[in-house]
Amino acid sequence: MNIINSERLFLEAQKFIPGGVNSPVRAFKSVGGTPLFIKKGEGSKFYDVDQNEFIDYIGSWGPHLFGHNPEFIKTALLESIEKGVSFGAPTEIEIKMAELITELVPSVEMVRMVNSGTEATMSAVRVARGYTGREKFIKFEGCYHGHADHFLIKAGSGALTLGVPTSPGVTKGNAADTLLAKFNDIESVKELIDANKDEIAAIIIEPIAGNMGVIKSEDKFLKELRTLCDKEGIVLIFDEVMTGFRVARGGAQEVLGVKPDLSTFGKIIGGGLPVGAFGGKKEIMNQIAPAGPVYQAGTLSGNPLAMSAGYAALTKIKEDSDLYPSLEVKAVYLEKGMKENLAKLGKNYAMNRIGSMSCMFFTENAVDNFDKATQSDTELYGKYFHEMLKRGVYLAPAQYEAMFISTAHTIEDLDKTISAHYESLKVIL
Ligand code: HOZ
Repeated sequence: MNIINSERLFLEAQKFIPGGVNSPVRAFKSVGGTPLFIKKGEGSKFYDVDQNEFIDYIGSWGPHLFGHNPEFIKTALLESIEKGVSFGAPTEIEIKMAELITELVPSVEMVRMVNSGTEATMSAVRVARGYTGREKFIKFEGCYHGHADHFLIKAGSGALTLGVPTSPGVTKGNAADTLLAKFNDIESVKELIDANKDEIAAIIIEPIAGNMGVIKSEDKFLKELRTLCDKEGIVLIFDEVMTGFRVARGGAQEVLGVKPDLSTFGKIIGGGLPVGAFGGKKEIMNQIAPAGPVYQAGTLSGNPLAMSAGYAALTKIKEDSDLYPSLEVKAVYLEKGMKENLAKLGKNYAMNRIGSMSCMFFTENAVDNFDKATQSDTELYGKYFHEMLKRGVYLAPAQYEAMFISTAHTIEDLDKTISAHYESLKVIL
């Protein structure tokens, strides 16, 4: 595969951008090699600056439910851009968006728009602290909630992949208020609550984790978490930045049947544009300025371009009754093909899938928590990644991420991926 232009751009990029990228996972550090610079995307595919074509399974890390650059989002954006790109003053579409989100996710009674998932999670914890008058919060090992200081303690995603789950630059003071529990282990939560009686403002969790590979929280565990929060006056926050509108119309909370007090969302609600949001119970959300005293603000929050693209995406999500069933059919097809490959090769690698989000771990043990996820052979994943790339399939350049399918993926794409999977594994095993 010729990647001469990507190599040139990467050298150039490193002169002006730390590590040559604007977000660490993109640098291919954990899989080795040169990151590919992407020129354009269309449907299920994207193309790099050397004219290589790839079936893309990261879809901008989840938001591209309908593939790259769908016509209806492009149209909405073009109509919006005619009227101006940013006002820093309220617009009508912000109300329509908020109303639509509350309709699709019943636990969300009010919502505040922000610009990224990181902003959403950090603001949700702040409002939980303001609401309860408490300072500490619990997060789970391997869950990633963006890069605000207090979340970078045993975090997943790039922080885990690059070996800095707890980042330098995070103060001891910040770290002290972050309590760490074990995913799918309710006893670890109870111990923290007992040891910090009446001091815990919030528990934040990815109910379907997507940043240590894909791991679903167990039904009993999540229900007990809800009960504990009710009993102890703790705000339960579901980080649905990846899963919201992705695993189901109502997100992971719909799939798992547990309602949080607050939810956070990310780029998917902007049709892939830079957006985030947090929302939930009115009583809590009304603590936010200017309704209440908890400060939170941003010029680009509710930006008209992002709202237009997002409103188009969410309207399609609302109206297309075939959307999730058809994604499920494709995801099952791919999963079945990959499992058959593994059987032919005599391997029993853990494969986790919820709807159109999935992950194959290079370990034969079932993966239901962080410790088991980290038993994965990440070196082997790196080799697998490059073999897939050579065969025209672009996966996440790190083991601890998810694979996303869109409506644009065709059966032909999936067949090509299944045979690339078989050939790649045959070469590296
Ligand atoms: N943290 C993102 C994956 N979970 C990666 C973001 C990016 O590089 O775009």
